[in-house]
Amino acid sequence: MNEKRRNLLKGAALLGAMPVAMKFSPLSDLVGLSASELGTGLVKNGEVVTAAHWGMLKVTVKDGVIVKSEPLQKTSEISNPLQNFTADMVYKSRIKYPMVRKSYLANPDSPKPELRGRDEWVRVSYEDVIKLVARELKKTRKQKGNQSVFAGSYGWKSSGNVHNSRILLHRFMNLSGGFVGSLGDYSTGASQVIMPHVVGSIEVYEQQTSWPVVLENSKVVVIWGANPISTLRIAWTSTDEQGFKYFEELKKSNIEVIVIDPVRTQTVQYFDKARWIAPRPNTDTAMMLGMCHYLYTSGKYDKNFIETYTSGFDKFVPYLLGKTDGTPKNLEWASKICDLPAKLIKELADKFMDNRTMLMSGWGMQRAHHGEQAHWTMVTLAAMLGQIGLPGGGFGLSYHYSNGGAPTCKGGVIGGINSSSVGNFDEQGNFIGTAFGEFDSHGQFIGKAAKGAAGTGQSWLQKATKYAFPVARIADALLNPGKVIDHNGKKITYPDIDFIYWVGGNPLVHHQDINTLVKAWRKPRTIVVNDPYWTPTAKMADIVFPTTTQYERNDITMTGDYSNMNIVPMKQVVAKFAEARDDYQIFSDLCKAYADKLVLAYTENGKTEFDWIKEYYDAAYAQVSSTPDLVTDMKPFEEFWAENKPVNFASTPESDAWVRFGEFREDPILNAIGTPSGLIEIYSETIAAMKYDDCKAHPMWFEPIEWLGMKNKPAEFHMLSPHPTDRLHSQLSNTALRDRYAVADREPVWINTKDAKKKGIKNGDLVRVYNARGEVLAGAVVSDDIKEGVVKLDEGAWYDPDASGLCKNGCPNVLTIDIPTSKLANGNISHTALVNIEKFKGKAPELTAFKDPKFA
Ligand code: PGD
Repeated sequence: MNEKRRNLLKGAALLGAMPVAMKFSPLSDLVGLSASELGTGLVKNGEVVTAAHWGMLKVTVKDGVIVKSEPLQKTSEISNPLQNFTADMVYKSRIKYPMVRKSYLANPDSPKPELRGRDEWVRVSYEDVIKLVARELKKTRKQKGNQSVFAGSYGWKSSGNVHNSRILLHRFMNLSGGFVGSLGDYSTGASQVIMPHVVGSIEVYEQQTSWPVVLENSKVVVIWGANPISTLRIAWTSTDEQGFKYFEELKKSNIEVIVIDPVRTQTVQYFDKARWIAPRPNTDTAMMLGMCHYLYTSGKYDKNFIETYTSGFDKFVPYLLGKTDGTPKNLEWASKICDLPAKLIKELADKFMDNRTMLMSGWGMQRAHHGEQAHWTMVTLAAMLGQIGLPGGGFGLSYHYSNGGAPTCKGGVIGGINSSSVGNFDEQGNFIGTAFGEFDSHGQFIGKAAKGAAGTGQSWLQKATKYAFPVARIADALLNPGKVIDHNGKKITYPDIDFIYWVGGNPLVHHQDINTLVKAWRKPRTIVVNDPYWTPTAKMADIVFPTTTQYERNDITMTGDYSNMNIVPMKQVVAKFAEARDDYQIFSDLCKAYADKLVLAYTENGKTEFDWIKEYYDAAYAQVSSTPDLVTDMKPFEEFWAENKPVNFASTPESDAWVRFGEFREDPILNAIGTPSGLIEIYSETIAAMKYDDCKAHPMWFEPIEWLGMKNKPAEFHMLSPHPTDRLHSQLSNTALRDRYAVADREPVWINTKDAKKKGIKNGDLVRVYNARGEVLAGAVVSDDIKEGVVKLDEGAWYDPDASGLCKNGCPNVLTIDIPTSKLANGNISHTALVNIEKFKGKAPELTAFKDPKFA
């Protein structure tokens, strides 16, 4: 059935299902939507409600074109300009047609991969590209097996529970035979592996002690290596903006706020009374160990907590005192490493000990060499302070992310498309249902083959499971098939990848040491990318499918990853751009081309986006309707959809008063945590048994491979590449938001005033930032808001290489290092890199990052 006809029928079905009164009476609370338009959801003139990672939006459309985009509601005084650039997201840097790289089209068996990024592009009909991809995928599987197909496809994609591009890709790959996936993520690669050994849960994506409890009980809040006033602009689903509201209340309160960060971030600036403490980058572990040493030797630490709630402290103490390595980790030792006065470190330890203190940590400190140690040491420090599980005390690893700490609401939860659908067919070949796939200990899907799909069977499963590798090892894996690596106590063998399918992510921006990735990227025979835009990753592919943006399709989402506060209709705002198609459509068509009946399994016998949306909503509605005493404004689907308004849920007194580790503190035997000992493990027998040289049995200071305190520094400045304030990773780079921050039409690099003077660099200068791994151009921001010796170049700038490999736009990952945090977690170490900086001489090359590639 073609899409138009399906939509029409869908519209008719929806109208049919609607109460008669609704069909014919004026729909007073509908905004600009006539009943006859309900099926397709398209409004020619009016306002449409949708949601993005950056919040609930009200988008104004005139003659079918977006003219305005604004927040649907205002939650706090902190503004979120990301919400105003929907039009640019729809109309700028778009891929118009399916395209194939010329050499690939000429000979897919010998496609000249070295020309990726430089070859001509050829426009090919959608139907022919579908056939091409299906054929080449089949060929690859036949020649090299399912373990040669990589579809881990990491990335932040768009909001929406139906059009979840990564899951849609996995669903297709599972049904058609299987694929190699990836373990972990770039955000919390180190922490999510170490924390289960230490506190029995990943912590980084867990609900935090509720904000009302913090505001009522904490005397000191330490924002340690986090920039919530910037990062709370976005969330994994869609931000509920509650974090802004609570940080605003924190600002008004008498609670002392301390920010520990080499950069005087937006957060420090927001809290005009916050104390800013700037250690050397990558030295937080040493600073915390200095505090632990002081608390131990002064006898000030909470012995009762250590005895009752932790295990292995006695095996950590000899290291702390220097008995095992001759180096006491005392205040002076810490002071030299961190470049902070010993008396300041002592003063902080005293303050945390004497006052109810919440240590709110970000994740940047674990995105560094030996990043596992930072949060393990923080938990150890918090244990010595003895406040874990008390209202407003302890530590929290997610207050800066997705509004952690906003109390969880009671209401309905929307489901989403699943990746692990495995087709079961009856004797006539009709699809009769799905079975669920298998997940590894990190919740990563590890495969399941479709019964009856061409060239499949269970045999590949074991291989694919064995071959899934940590996500940030992608370049290493591509370059070294067959290499065996250690990972969290296991051995992993890299597969021989010959086919990559990437959707919803931008590896040629997000991965460390891009020049090495570019070499690795030449290894596979085929690379397919679905993306709305000509991103650097799309430009480096063989085949690109232009996909719709989330504003060109209907969907549904929740806001508040922790709060589950709203269900939002994500209505199609405008018509689909040029030849862009939904990922759902592309993968449905690929199923058809691959092995006809697969599409039945993929779509569960022809479900449209509306069927899925309604199914998820109805399930939540049923859940809500059957919950006694729950008062909500949730209505049947047809009314909800027609109303163009989110559903709201409220928190409960229990969730308002919730304390992380509260139950454990109350009764550590009855409510043991999920570690082998049931206690907080300051010494881990499990990790000890792994016998790794770079992650031992208790928290330790390891010198990073590059840092300012090292002998024979390979370069002069420590580069931090934090998450940007005015975009989400690489998303929104191609909008006019860039005009707010670009300097000399490049990514801004912050440099301390004294350093700039020494280097003869002035505010606004075009500069060259470089090291042995590569070079980029950037625009200088000379400032006292950054520690001497440190420069800041935000991640997410679109990689834009010239013929020599210099990035003309300023993508910091040209300069970062591609080695793992340690054998334990294999996380990325993007915040460990030394660079040089100098004024750029010569003629500035033209920026081409946001232009179409040649012949596109
Ligand atoms: P995004 O820019 O969000 O970055 O890296 P990630 O790849 O997640 O990329 C999303 C892509 O998906 C965009 O190209 C967008 O156009 C596309 N897209 C959006 N919607 C859709 C859709 O519906 N369908 C399809 N097919 N495509 C879609 C982020 C990663 O970067 C992360 S999470 C972290 S934490 C890391 N952080 C750092 C860091 O701190 N410092 C450095 N130097 N590097 C990092 N890299 C990592």
